[in-house]
Amino acid sequence: QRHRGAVLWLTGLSGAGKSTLANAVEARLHALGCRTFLLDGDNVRSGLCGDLGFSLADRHENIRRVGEAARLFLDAGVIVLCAFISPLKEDRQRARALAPDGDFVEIYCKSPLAVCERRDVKGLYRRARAGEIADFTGITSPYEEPDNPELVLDTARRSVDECADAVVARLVAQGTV
Ligand code: GGZ
Ligand code: DAT
Repeated sequence: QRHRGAVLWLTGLSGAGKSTLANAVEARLHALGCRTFLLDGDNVRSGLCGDLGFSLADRHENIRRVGEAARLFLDAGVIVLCAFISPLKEDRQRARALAPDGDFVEIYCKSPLAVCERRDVKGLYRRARAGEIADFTGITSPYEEPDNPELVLDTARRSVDECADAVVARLVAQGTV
């Protein structure tokens, strides 16, 4: 294998584009012959974190477990993509601290709440506004923007292709692939 392991940590609001980008980046990495694994709410919150909800305490534990799992993949030399809202700086910082310097790439998928809400990919914002979902990020639960992410992707203005290309360019520039 000609690539190093890495943790690509995508953070941002629901609907900001984390899953879409993770899949687009993964496809590009596969085309380059890289071994990858995608951790997201869909495969983690059913099993490994099936006991957790969306209180800040549960999100904290969700991110803790995901960070530890990412670390295991990193040890195996895999490029692991983690697509979680991960709203709290401190929780993201803890995940970062598990990886050697340079192996953790924090990617802020930045999109205004209004844009995410207009997209309303799963209809959850409408339900949150209607009071049907408690502790909804951006509405009734906080999101702390990253201070110093390795990458900021303007997912409201840029295309999926442009954003995915920016991630791969970063990995090439830092010698991961
Ligand atoms: C935020 C929620 C909530 C609440 C269900 N708040 O757009 P999605 O559907 O696919 O992404 C959201 C996902 C967030 O799970 P994470 O594991 O990424 O969250 S965290 O990192 O904060 O632990 C959304 C759905 O779950 N969802 N209820 N109350 N998002
Ligand atoms: P998340 O995983 O952050 O909840 P998503 O990937 O499910 O978000 O939804 C993002 C939506 O936004 C999806 O319909 C694709 C669209 N979109 C438009 N431009 C985008 C971009 N540059 N990056 C990612 N998604 C984008």
